[in-house]
Parts: sequence; structure tokens; C-alpha cells
Amino acid sequence: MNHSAVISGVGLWTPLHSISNEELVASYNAWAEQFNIDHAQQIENAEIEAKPLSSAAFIEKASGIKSRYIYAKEGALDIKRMRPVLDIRHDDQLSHQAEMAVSAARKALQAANKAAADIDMVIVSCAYTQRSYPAIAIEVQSALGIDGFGFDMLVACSAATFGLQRAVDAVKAGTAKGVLVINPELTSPQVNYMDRDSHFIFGDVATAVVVESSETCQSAHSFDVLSTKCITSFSNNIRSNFGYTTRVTDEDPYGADKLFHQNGRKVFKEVCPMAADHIESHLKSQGIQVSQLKRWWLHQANINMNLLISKRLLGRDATLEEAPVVLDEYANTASAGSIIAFAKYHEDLVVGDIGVICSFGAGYSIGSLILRKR
Ligand code: CO8
Repeated sequence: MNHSAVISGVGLWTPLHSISNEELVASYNAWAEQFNIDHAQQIENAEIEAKPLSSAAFIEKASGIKSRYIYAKEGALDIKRMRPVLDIRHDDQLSHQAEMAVSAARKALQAANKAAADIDMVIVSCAYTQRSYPAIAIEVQSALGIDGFGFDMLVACSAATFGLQRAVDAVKAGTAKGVLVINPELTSPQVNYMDRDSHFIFGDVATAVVVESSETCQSAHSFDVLSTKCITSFSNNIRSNFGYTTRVTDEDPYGADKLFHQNGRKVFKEVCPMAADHIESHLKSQGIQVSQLKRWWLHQANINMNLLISKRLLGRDATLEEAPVVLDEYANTASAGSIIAFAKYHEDLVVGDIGVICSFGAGYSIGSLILRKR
């Protein structure tokens, strides 16, 4: 009992395919123009609204996103389909999501200098899982040859930080010796590529983190977890109504409300102050000043959100060195965003440097971990 928990390794798996804003907008606009031709009479009769065109310049200015990775590119830009094509994996094959998870987990294990035998708990935490059961985490556990147990967690954009809190608590309590927290964010099946307000937001990726006791840590780059804090506050402003009851409610399983949709302006306005207050109060509870933070590994939803949050706390814009940005290349990868930033930008910190991982998103859910370089 009463062990101290450390983050000893992080892994990032990036899909092979990407889609630039220009490619995405060309596809959407071609689809919208065709829609407007096909529905000209109804549009003229004011029965339906014409589809507005999208713009690559708008997307970059409003969000900071220039491109996104996609697990399967085929179909996503085809105006007759507007959704990716995934090959069917049979029950005896590794699922797509488990494959992404295993790739990231292997990298995290290598970074932590650990083997499967050092892990006894696997948490797959992300915005969606491909199926309800058996848990993706148990499939990953089996693929990696890990003894112990695994389970899935869904907390939308805060799934990684909430999963890490579970891992830290388990290591501290002695109920696990080594935990893999994996975020296989296969978002593209839930993106509405026919909605100009949201077609550009999400990308696919997988991240993984090893949490263990400081007593067993053998990593070149490890961090003491000084504290974790998670909060939720119900909001309908970010929603997906996809679910297993659709079969019996006789709703259209492809309906727009079954995909990701949001009131982006409200989210922006409400979540930024919540996230800033969360970080400030979490640091204060540990006797740490905002000015002591060497790095902010923030959720990657929108560059303007991150600038607003850091400005509220610092009184100025954070530099890219202080608050690294990955969403220009990766877009919003749901829970993985802050972990991608951590994976790419942690090795330069020196012993004693303090940083914060913070996520915020649907729920609303906000989670943070205060880390100190060992
Ligand atoms: N091209 C051109 N114009 C556009 C486009 C486009 N693609 N999209 C919108 N516009 C138009 C709008 O229609 C609007 O026109 P008008 O003024 O005539 O109404 C105008 O541009 C301005 O629109 P907005 O005010 O909406 O634009 P903003 O500057 O606010 O930017 C954003 C829109 C980028 C969506 C911004 O509001 C934002 O980032 N908000 C926060 C979003 C956010 O962080 N959401 C979190 C979601 S992620 C999450 O919680 C996880 C969910 C689970 C994962 C899901 C995976 C699929």
C-alpha cells in the first residue's frame, strides 16, 4: 500500500493515411454542389436548405487544423459514400481498434523498458469502442500476452486523463503493479463528412501510457504523478446518439444525430473558463503556481481554445514551447490529443520540471494530472 505512481513510458501510433484541409473541402464541396442540384426544386420551394460550401481557409483560421490522419481513407472522400470503408474482421481476427491499441501499447512498453509480464492491468479508454463486449482491453491484453485484467472506459475527450487517474490510483493502492492506459481513437466512422460545421474536426490515432510504481521504474524519461483531478458537468452541447437501442426504437441508424454533433460556439464559451479554473484550482491544491509550469500538454481541440485558456492563466499567450500544438497535423483526436503532445514533447524537460496534462470535452468532462520530471 501507499506506493508512489510514475508515468514511465508513452507510445504514439499514427495511421498511414492523412487528409489535408484542401482534399477534405474539395470532396465536401463537390458533394454539397451535387446535393443542391439534386434537390434544386425542394430548395427553391424552401422545403430544405441548400448546403453551404466549406472553406480550407475558414477551417485553419477557426481551429488551427491543417490536416488529419485517417485509419482507412478509402470512401471518406467519395461523394457517393462520404464515410470510410473498413474491412470486416471476423471474430477470430484482431479488431481494428485492438490493432491500433496494440501498436501504441508496444511503443509505450518499449519506452518504459517493460515487458508484458510487468503489466497486470489494461485500460482501453477512448470516445467509442467498436463493440460492447468482449472489452477491447481484454482483446489487447490477450494479443500482448498480459496476465491480469482489462476493461474499457468511455469518457469522450477526457478518456485518457480519467483512465490515467484509475491507473494511478490502482498503482498507489497496490491493486496493480503496472498499468497500460491505451487510447485507440478511431473517430472517423463517427465523423459526419456531410456536415461542414464538423467535417474537419477529427482524426484517428492511438496513444498509450505505462503507469507503474516508482520502485520498479527503469525508464530514461519518467515522471512522478504528483496529483490527478477529474470533474464532470452534464451538457448536451456535444453529443452522439449512436447506441445499441437504435434497433428497437426504429430510428435511422445513419441519422445525423447518431454521429458527432455539437454547438461549437457554446462549447468554446463554456469549456474554456471551466478548463482554466480546473487547472488553476488543481495547481493551487498542490501549492504550485501557474508560473512554475514548464509545460502544458493540453487537449487538442482548437488552437484558439488553448490560447484562451493559457492567456487566462498566464496573462499572455503561451509559447509553443510551453504549450505544444499538434492539432495542425493531427486535428482533434478526442482523448489522445494531450497524450500526443506529451509523447512528442517531454524528453527535453529536466529533473524537477513540472508540467500538466489537461483534457476537456464532451460530458462535459475535464481531467488533469500534475507531473514532475524524475
Ligand atoms: N467552412 C466555412 N464556413 C464555415 C464552416 C466551414 N467548414 N463551418 C462553419 N462555418 C461558418 C458557420 O456556419 C458560421 O456562419 P454564420 O456566421 O453565418 O453563422 C461561421 O462560419 C462561423 O462559425 P462558428 O461561429 O461556428 O465558427 P467558430 O469560429 O466558432 O469555429 C469551431 C467553429 C471550430 C467548431 C469552434 O466553435 C470550436 O472549436 N468550438 C469548440 C469545439 C470543441 O472543442 N468541441 C469539443 C468536441 S470534441 C469532444 O468533446 C469529443 C467528442 C468525442 C469524439 C467524437 C469523434 C467523432
